[in-house]
Amino acid sequence: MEVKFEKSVHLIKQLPEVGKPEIVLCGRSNVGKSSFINSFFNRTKLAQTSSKPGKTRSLNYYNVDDKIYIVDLPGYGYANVSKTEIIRWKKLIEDYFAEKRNFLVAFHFVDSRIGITKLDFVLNSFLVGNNIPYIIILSKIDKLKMSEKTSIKKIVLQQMENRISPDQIYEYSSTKGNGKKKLLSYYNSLIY
Ligand SMILES: Nc1nc2c(ncn2[C@@H]2O[C@H](COP(=O)(O)OP(=O)(O)O)[C@@H](O)[C@H]2O)c(=O)[nH]1
Ligand SMILES: [Mg+2]
Repeated sequence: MEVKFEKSVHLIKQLPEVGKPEIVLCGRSNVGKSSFINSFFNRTKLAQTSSKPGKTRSLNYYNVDDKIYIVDLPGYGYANVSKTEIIRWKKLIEDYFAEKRNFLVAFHFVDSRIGITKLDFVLNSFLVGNNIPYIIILSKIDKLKMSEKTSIKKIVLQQMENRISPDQIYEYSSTKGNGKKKLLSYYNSLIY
């Protein structure tokens, strides 16, 4: 797979022409989305990772094989964020989802140590409201013991109040590679 950075979008009017199917990466700030891009596509520094949450305020477009876009949405939910910033985030995301883009699927990243938060629920409502199919990816799964993995899946299912089925939950570790094979085969089934 050949992946390259295409553009950063700060305003809705800067979005690329509608055409290529878009896989939307969304979730809390610091959940591991940039690390996912790098590890999933076998690149070391394509997407900037940071231990300091809340850096990315734009939508970042990546072009894969000139076939699809991977869209990295700005994260949310980090500490010390003002109400104004939450409102700005909601507006940008809401406007993006309201655009008639060629949405293929959303990868909603959830930190396996944290589970579903209030803003994850807001995000899920945008996805459901716009009929965008989605999966949940439990990130940083390498941090969990076997027993914790089993319980976080149950917890997430409960937290989502039956909006999702167990086969919509994937696990992933950018550092250890857990879950990559399964996610790759899902990805390939979507694209090829
Ligand atoms: N242990 C572990 N740490 C991770 C993993 N993915 C990301 N991280 C770390 O979590 C932090 C945030 O990652 P980043 O990819 O920048 O998150 P983003 O804000 O969602 O793009 C960084 O310090 C990463 O090294 C993972 O799978 N396992
Ligand atoms: Mg990032």
